[in-house]
Amino acid sequence: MKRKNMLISCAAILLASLTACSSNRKAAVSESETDKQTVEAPPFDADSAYSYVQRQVDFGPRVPNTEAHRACGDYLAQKLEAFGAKVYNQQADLMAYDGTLLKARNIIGAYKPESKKRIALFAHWDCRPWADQDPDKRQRHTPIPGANDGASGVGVLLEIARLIGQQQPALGVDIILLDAEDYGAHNDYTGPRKEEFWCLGSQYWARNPHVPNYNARFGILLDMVGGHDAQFRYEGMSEEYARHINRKVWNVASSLGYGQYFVKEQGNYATDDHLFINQIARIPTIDIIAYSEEHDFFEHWHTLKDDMDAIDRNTLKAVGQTVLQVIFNED
Ligand code: AHN
Ligand code: ZN
Repeated sequence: MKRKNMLISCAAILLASLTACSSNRKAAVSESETDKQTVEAPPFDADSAYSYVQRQVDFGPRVPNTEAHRACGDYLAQKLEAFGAKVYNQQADLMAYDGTLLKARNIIGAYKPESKKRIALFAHWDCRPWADQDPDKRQRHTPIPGANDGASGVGVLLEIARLIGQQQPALGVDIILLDAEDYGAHNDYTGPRKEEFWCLGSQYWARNPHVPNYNARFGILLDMVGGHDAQFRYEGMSEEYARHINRKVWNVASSLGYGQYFVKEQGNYATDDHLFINQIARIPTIDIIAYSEEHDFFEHWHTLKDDMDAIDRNTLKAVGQTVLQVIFNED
């Protein structure tokens, strides 16, 4: 009797482990059909990323030609250096749409600079000089804190840089912090509006890369990646220029359990740095950018409320871990 019971339970355990085994294998196979995911990336520390966002915001609005901008630029270059990157400071005088001459600075941190196989990661680090979407009309010429619009993408990239400094993926990685993205025409401007008013730093970098004949397998731009309950959809320009990268990133996100952030639906079009990187530098580059049907990008976009209260560590984690997993699985 006892023996019989034991036999039965043994058989049950064997059966259970066999079925578990076969279903595991099935999951692994179907994943590898879409994307060969073999390497596990190091854990992205959302508290660390959050602290890098906070540090930037603490300087005050990082508007070109201000002291906060100069000081924050020095801080970013120094962080990349401390994380073991080869750092390039690209200074440029760029003319804004209103004739203002901007003392701009793109900051690049390169890992494995000698490697020909590369991935480029981008975010803009400057702030919009005016809260021209603020509900309070009197505030529409005040510069924004830029916690989500600017600092969030940079904060995620600094945390990625810290981790790459400890453990290198197979490919070389460039962390490219772009300036003067957000100096596009004020809402009150009555003249003709041009896309080229935005993204002055990326236009400059695309025409004058930090190393001659620079190329990368693909690029990922992070913009407004720290909002509460953020959702990211396939951005229109990214679909036109780098559809396969969109699919790769969104598939990795869902495999990591971040499907509620990375929604596999068409989003809107954004006039953003990736546009010029695709068109001028011809590096297939996607934009991971917050999408909202009711608000333009996120609730506090280009308002004074784009401050630390607008930042959610969970969103930083979803984006950072996904990007890390993508870059550690390239060979
Ligand atoms: C527009 O499409 C007008 N702006 C998207 C680019 C941007 C502004 N990203 C942050 N601020
Ligand atoms: Zn902006």
